[in-house]
Amino acid sequence: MKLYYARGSSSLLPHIVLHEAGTPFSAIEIDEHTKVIEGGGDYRKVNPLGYVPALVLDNGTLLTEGPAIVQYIADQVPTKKLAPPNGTIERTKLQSWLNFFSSEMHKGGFSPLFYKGVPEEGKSVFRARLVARFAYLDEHLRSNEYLMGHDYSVADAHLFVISNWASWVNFDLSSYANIGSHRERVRARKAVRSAMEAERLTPWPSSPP
Ligand SMILES: N[C@@H](CCC(=O)N[C@@H](CS)C(=O)NCC(=O)O)C(=O)O
Repeated sequence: MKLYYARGSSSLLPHIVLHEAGTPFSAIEIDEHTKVIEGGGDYRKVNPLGYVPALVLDNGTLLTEGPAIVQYIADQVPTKKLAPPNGTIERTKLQSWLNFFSSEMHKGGFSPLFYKGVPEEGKSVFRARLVARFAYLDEHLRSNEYLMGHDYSVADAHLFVISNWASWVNFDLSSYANIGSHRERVRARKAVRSAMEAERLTPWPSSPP
Protein backbone atom coordinates (compact mmCIF):
# COMPACT_ATOMS: atom_id res chain seq x y z
CA MET A 1 0.00 0.00 0.00
CA LYS A 2 1.08 3.56 -0.69
CA LEU A 3 -0.17 6.53 1.30
CA TYR A 4 0.15 9.95 -0.34
CA TYR A 5 0.30 12.68 2.26
CA ALA A 6 1.07 16.37 2.84
CA ARG A 7 2.72 17.17 6.16
CA GLY A 8 0.32 17.89 9.04
CA SER A 9 -2.75 17.93 6.80
CA SER A 10 -5.82 15.67 6.97
CA SER A 11 -3.67 12.85 5.58
CA LEU A 12 -2.10 12.56 9.04
CA LEU A 13 -5.29 10.67 9.98
CA PRO A 14 -4.72 7.62 7.72
CA HIS A 15 -1.00 7.90 8.45
CA ILE A 16 -1.72 7.39 12.17
CA VAL A 17 -4.22 4.61 11.47
CA LEU A 18 -1.76 2.72 9.24
CA HIS A 19 0.73 2.79 12.13
CA GLU A 20 -2.01 1.64 14.54
CA ALA A 21 -2.87 -1.24 12.19
CA GLY A 22 0.73 -2.35 11.74
CA THR A 23 0.03 -2.89 8.03
CA PRO A 24 3.12 -2.57 5.79
CA PHE A 25 2.92 0.63 3.71
CA SER A 26 5.05 3.30 2.17
CA ALA A 27 4.36 6.96 2.83
CA ILE A 28 4.94 9.33 -0.08
CA GLU A 29 5.04 13.07 0.53
CA ILE A 30 3.51 15.51 -1.90
CA ASP A 31 3.63 19.29 -2.00
CA GLU A 32 0.00 20.28 -1.33
CA HIS A 33 0.41 23.49 -3.35
CA THR A 34 2.41 22.41 -6.42
CA LYS A 35 1.12 18.78 -6.44
CA VAL A 36 4.68 17.58 -7.03
CA ILE A 37 5.45 14.14 -5.57
CA GLU A 38 8.69 13.77 -3.60
CA GLY A 39 11.32 12.54 -6.02
CA GLY A 40 9.30 13.90 -8.98
CA GLY A 41 5.99 13.33 -10.70
CA ASP A 42 2.56 14.95 -10.84
CA TYR A 43 0.27 13.84 -7.99
CA ARG A 44 -2.80 14.59 -10.14
CA LYS A 45 -1.89 11.51 -12.17
CA VAL A 46 -2.41 9.47 -8.97
CA ASN A 47 -5.49 11.34 -7.72
CA PRO A 48 -7.09 13.56 -10.37
CA LEU A 49 -8.74 15.56 -7.56
CA GLY A 50 -5.27 16.69 -6.47
CA TYR A 51 -5.89 16.56 -2.74
CA VAL A 52 -4.62 14.25 -0.03
CA PRO A 53 -5.02 11.68 1.39
CA ALA A 54 -4.95 8.95 -1.21
CA LEU A 55 -4.25 5.30 -0.54
CA VAL A 56 -3.20 3.08 -3.44
CA LEU A 57 -3.63 -0.61 -2.69
CA ASP A 58 -1.18 -3.25 -3.88
CA ASN A 59 -3.61 -4.21 -6.69
CA GLY A 60 -3.65 -0.57 -7.90
CA THR A 61 -7.05 0.37 -6.45
CA LEU A 62 -7.20 4.06 -5.51
CA LEU A 63 -9.02 4.98 -2.31
CA THR A 64 -9.72 8.63 -1.48
CA GLU A 65 -11.54 10.48 1.34
CA GLY A 66 -10.02 10.12 4.79
CA PRO A 67 -13.11 8.68 6.57
CA ALA A 68 -13.46 5.91 3.95
CA ILE A 69 -9.74 5.14 3.91
CA VAL A 70 -9.46 4.73 7.69
CA GLN A 71 -12.49 2.43 7.83
CA TYR A 72 -10.94 0.28 5.10
CA ILE A 73 -7.67 0.05 7.07
CA ALA A 74 -9.51 -0.69 10.34
CA ASP A 75 -11.49 -3.49 8.68
CA GLN A 76 -8.25 -5.20 7.57
CA VAL A 77 -7.23 -5.66 11.22
CA PRO A 78 -10.45 -6.34 13.20
CA THR A 79 -8.53 -7.60 16.22
CA LYS A 80 -7.07 -4.12 16.74
CA LYS A 81 -10.62 -2.78 17.29
CA LEU A 82 -9.96 0.52 15.56
CA ALA A 83 -13.61 0.58 14.42
CA PRO A 84 -16.69 -1.38 15.57
CA PRO A 85 -17.87 -4.14 13.20
CA ASN A 86 -19.69 -3.11 10.03
CA GLY A 87 -23.47 -3.17 10.25
CA THR A 88 -23.65 -2.42 13.97
CA ILE A 89 -25.18 0.69 15.51
CA GLU A 90 -21.77 1.41 17.03
CA ARG A 91 -20.26 1.50 13.54
CA THR A 92 -22.92 4.01 12.47
CA LYS A 93 -22.04 6.15 15.50
CA LEU A 94 -18.38 6.03 14.48
CA GLN A 95 -19.33 7.08 10.93
CA SER A 96 -21.32 9.93 12.43
CA TRP A 97 -18.18 11.20 14.20
CA LEU A 98 -16.02 10.83 11.08
CA ASN A 99 -18.54 12.73 9.00
CA PHE A 100 -18.84 15.41 11.68
CA PHE A 101 -15.07 15.99 11.65
CA SER A 102 -14.80 15.93 7.90
CA SER A 103 -17.74 18.22 7.14
CA GLU A 104 -18.60 20.32 10.18
CA MET A 105 -15.09 20.76 11.63
CA HIS A 106 -12.79 20.54 8.60
CA LYS A 107 -14.57 21.96 5.55
CA GLY A 108 -17.21 23.94 7.45
CA GLY A 109 -14.90 25.09 10.24
CA PHE A 110 -11.13 25.21 9.79
CA SER A 111 -10.74 25.26 5.99
CA PRO A 112 -12.10 28.80 5.41
CA LEU A 113 -9.73 30.14 8.10
CA PHE A 114 -6.76 29.07 5.95
CA TYR A 115 -7.99 30.81 2.77
CA LYS A 116 -6.32 34.18 2.18
CA GLY A 117 -9.26 35.38 0.04
CA VAL A 118 -11.82 35.02 2.85
CA PRO A 119 -12.41 38.39 4.58
CA GLU A 120 -12.16 38.56 8.38
CA GLU A 121 -15.93 39.10 8.66
CA GLY A 122 -16.52 35.81 6.85
CA LYS A 123 -13.90 34.02 8.94
CA SER A 124 -15.66 35.09 12.15
CA VAL A 125 -18.71 33.03 11.06
CA PHE A 126 -16.55 29.91 10.90
CA ARG A 127 -14.75 30.73 14.16
CA ALA A 128 -18.13 30.96 15.90
CA ARG A 129 -19.08 27.57 14.47
CA LEU A 130 -15.84 26.06 15.76
CA VAL A 131 -16.46 27.55 19.22
CA ALA A 132 -19.87 25.87 19.38
CA ARG A 133 -18.61 22.56 18.02
CA PHE A 134 -15.56 22.38 20.28
CA ALA A 135 -17.84 23.16 23.24
CA TYR A 136 -20.06 20.23 22.22
CA LEU A 137 -17.04 17.93 21.94
CA ASP A 138 -15.63 19.14 25.26
CA GLU A 139 -18.92 18.35 26.99
CA HIS A 140 -19.01 14.88 25.40
CA LEU A 141 -15.46 14.18 26.57
CA ARG A 142 -16.29 15.28 30.12
CA SER A 143 -17.87 11.83 30.70
CA ASN A 144 -16.22 9.79 27.95
CA GLU A 145 -12.56 8.87 27.87
CA TYR A 146 -12.76 8.50 24.09
CA LEU A 147 -15.35 9.60 21.54
CA MET A 148 -16.92 6.14 21.40
CA GLY A 149 -16.81 5.71 25.19
CA HIS A 150 -14.12 3.51 26.75
CA ASP A 151 -12.38 2.43 23.55
CA TYR A 152 -10.01 4.37 21.33
CA SER A 153 -11.05 4.38 17.67
CA VAL A 154 -10.13 6.06 14.38
CA ALA A 155 -12.52 8.88 15.37
CA ASP A 156 -10.17 9.90 18.20
CA ALA A 157 -7.29 10.18 15.75
CA HIS A 158 -9.55 12.32 13.55
CA LEU A 159 -10.28 14.80 16.37
CA PHE A 160 -6.57 14.93 17.19
CA VAL A 161 -5.60 15.72 13.58
CA ILE A 162 -8.27 18.39 13.12
CA SER A 163 -7.58 20.10 16.45
CA ASN A 164 -3.85 20.23 15.64
CA TRP A 165 -4.68 23.01 13.18
CA ALA A 166 -5.99 25.38 15.88
CA SER A 167 -2.54 26.86 16.51
CA TRP A 168 -2.13 27.62 12.77
CA VAL A 169 -5.23 29.83 12.68
CA ASN A 170 -4.92 31.38 16.16
CA PHE A 171 -7.89 29.47 17.52
CA ASP A 172 -7.46 29.14 21.29
CA LEU A 173 -8.20 25.63 22.59
CA SER A 174 -7.10 26.33 26.18
CA SER A 175 -10.63 26.69 27.58
CA TYR A 176 -11.58 23.16 26.43
CA ALA A 177 -9.96 21.18 29.25
CA ASN A 178 -11.47 17.81 28.28
CA ILE A 179 -10.34 18.18 24.69
CA GLY A 180 -6.89 19.06 26.04
CA SER A 181 -6.66 15.85 28.06
CA HIS A 182 -8.08 13.80 25.19
CA ARG A 183 -5.40 15.27 22.92
CA GLU A 184 -2.71 14.25 25.43
CA ARG A 185 -4.07 10.68 25.60
CA VAL A 186 -4.05 10.40 21.82
CA ARG A 187 -0.66 12.12 21.41
CA ALA A 188 0.89 9.59 23.83
CA ARG A 189 0.09 6.64 21.55
CA LYS A 190 3.07 5.07 19.83
CA ALA A 191 1.34 5.09 16.43
CA VAL A 192 0.60 8.80 16.72
CA ARG A 193 4.20 9.61 17.66
CA SER A 194 5.50 7.47 14.79
CA ALA A 195 3.29 9.14 12.18
CA MET A 196 4.17 12.60 13.48
CA GLU A 197 7.87 11.84 13.46
CA ALA A 198 7.61 10.46 9.92
CA GLU A 199 6.00 13.75 8.84
CA ARG A 200 8.62 15.81 10.76
CA LEU A 201 5.92 17.32 12.98
CA THR A 202 7.74 17.12 16.31
CA PRO A 203 7.90 19.83 17.41
CA TRP A 204 4.64 20.96 15.82
CA PRO A 205 5.46 23.67 13.23
CA SER A 206 4.37 27.22 14.16
CA SER A 207 2.78 27.66 10.71
CA PRO A 208 1.52 25.25 8.02
CA PRO A 209 4.44 23.57 6.19
N1 LIG B 1 -12.77 15.41 1.41
C1 LIG B 1 -11.36 15.14 1.58
C2 LIG B 1 -10.68 16.48 1.81
C3 LIG B 1 -9.19 16.37 1.89
C4 LIG B 1 -8.51 17.74 1.95
O1 LIG B 1 -9.14 18.78 2.19
N2 LIG B 1 -7.20 17.73 1.76
C5 LIG B 1 -6.42 18.95 1.80
C6 LIG B 1 -5.37 18.87 2.89
S1 LIG B 1 -6.13 18.90 4.50
C7 LIG B 1 -5.70 19.14 0.47
O2 LIG B 1 -5.04 18.24 -0.01
N3 LIG B 1 -5.87 20.33 -0.11
C8 LIG B 1 -5.23 20.68 -1.34
C9 LIG B 1 -6.22 20.91 -2.45
O3 LIG B 1 -7.45 20.88 -2.21
O4 LIG B 1 -5.77 21.13 -3.57
C10 LIG B 1 -11.13 14.16 2.73
O5 LIG B 1 -11.88 14.22 3.72
O6 LIG B 1 -10.21 13.33 2.66
